[in-house]
Amino acid sequence: MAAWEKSLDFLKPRLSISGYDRLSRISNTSVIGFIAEYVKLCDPARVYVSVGTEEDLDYMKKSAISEGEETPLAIVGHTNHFDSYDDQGRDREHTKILISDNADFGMGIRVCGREPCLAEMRELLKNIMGKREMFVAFYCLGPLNSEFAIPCVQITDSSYVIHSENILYRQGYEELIRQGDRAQPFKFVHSEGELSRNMTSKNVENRKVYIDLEGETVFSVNTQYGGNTIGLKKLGMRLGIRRASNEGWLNEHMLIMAVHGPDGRWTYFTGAFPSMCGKTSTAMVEGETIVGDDIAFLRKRSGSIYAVNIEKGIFGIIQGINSKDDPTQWEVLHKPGDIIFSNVLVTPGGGLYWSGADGPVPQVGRNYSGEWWPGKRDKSGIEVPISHPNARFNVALDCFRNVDPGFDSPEGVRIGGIMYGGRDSDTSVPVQESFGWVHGIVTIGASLESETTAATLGAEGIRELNPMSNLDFLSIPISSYVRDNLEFGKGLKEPPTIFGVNYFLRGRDGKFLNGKNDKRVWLKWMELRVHGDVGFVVTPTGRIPLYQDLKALFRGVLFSEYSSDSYSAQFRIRVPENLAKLERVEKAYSALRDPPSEIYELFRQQRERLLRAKSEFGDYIDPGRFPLVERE
Ligand code: OXD
Ligand code: MN
Repeated sequence: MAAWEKSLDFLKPRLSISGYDRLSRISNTSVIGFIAEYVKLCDPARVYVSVGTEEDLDYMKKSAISEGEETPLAIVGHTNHFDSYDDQGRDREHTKILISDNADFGMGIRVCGREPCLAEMRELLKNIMGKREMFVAFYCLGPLNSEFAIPCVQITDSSYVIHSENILYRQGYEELIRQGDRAQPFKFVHSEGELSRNMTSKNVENRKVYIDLEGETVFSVNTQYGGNTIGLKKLGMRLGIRRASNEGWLNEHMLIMAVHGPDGRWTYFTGAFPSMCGKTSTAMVEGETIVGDDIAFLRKRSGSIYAVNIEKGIFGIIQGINSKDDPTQWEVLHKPGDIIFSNVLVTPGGGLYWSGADGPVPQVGRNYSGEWWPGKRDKSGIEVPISHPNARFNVALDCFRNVDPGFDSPEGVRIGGIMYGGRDSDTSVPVQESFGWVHGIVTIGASLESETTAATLGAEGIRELNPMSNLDFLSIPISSYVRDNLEFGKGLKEPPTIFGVNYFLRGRDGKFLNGKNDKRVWLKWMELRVHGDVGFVVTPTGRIPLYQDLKALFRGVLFSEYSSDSYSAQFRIRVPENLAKLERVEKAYSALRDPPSEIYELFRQQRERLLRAKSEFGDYIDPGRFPLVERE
């Protein structure tokens, strides 16, 4: 008997007839071997094989409720899920990349020895599913039937994880069968471990996420928070980044959107922002259309870059969403439909509230801390907010009226511009264009700094270097990753224009210098710049807008007056902060093994431009001092 037949035979008594039929149709024998291996190890009571039929989708929704992982809310189709109090963000400390050599990826990326960590994981997973049901489901990263498509297999004991993935990812059973023996699926094994009475993971102190690059498998145990458990999201990204590097494409932490220019012109952009730094709200801005809000695959074809959204839904941050600033999201979150909320406040009637929502603040309800009341403190004496700052919603993109027609295109959309933005209170201007691909990659993308947020566990507000906003997900040395990005721009007929944006700049009084909606204007300006339709001011760090162009755009887009004082405050060049940043970034790259040599030349030139400007105009330079180029 062949090995895969033996595996099927072993699985048979734990499967329903249809589950067995479904697995028998998969000719990729390694997939069957993989499922059998983890059924044997985790020892569930039974195994449900989902291929994404209506019946499967329904089964998962019902299981999530009957098992108590989700509770129904007042609006039809809506449910709520809680993660345990200490399981509210991505766990960097216990997320490790398994390596067989002594590789050092740099900048604190955590690694551990493959053999001992696999052994430890096997020990943790042994019999972990005990009396529970195991779910096996098939998905596809990227549109089906396309050069981007990567089939995936998810194993988990959490109905919440599968319900989430059914919302967020394309079903991949047919794609796996289509690709047959040449398929190289990414594989995910997750167990939430023992559960407390309120159905949250009990042993979070023993939470682990291990990424086995060699086996292209990710393991995650004793955790429920989506960023640690939804395999195809940030776990699969570690596998994708490595595969992309081997094959000459890019897997980026990027939104994709169309910005609608004059005369019916649509220009596609990608944008990389660390978590909670405006990525979803940019992709969702009024007046434009969204392809994706979080993860993109980028490939070169015919001298251009094409991108696809690897997902089909949004696992979005809910804090601050209100009807005025985010009308599109507000509308969807209040319509009946398949939506999972997590870690928000649930009122006794099944209503919801989160920090920054419209309406009166409820005085009672349940949140991730249990019963909640205003002023409640946790055991460390810290006040518990009404909803966790990293509370989320999980909804399919096709619920939104602004979904882009190219969203599911197997070819992807052709990219005209790329933005990078971090949470930067004092250094970069709100929007600037690089002097070219290499300048953009080195001084904007690879130099992206951001202040930490609640999306990861640990202290917030600490400035850290986060190259291309991908630091948490890198599974190759940072030097190689930056080199891959530099290489990617070579040989393009029309390389996308690279921009830096910063929504978080503050004035001397500590107040934000921009309104939440100003990004709508920056987007329109960037779109015009991609086509050379407006001029620019040449500063030491990049090209910035002319005042009169922004004035016209503020009027046309936001119907507001933009003063020259605002322009001066927002766009003055802060020389000391920019020099200090250069020094920090250069130091971080110098500590790496084998950084790309061209970055030093770019840093040198930028420093020289800043010093020259400083000697002429001083430390803080009004944009009016720099030369302008009306049109190219
Ligand atoms: C996310 C994240 O959930 O980056 O998208 O944390
Ligand atoms: Mn993200």
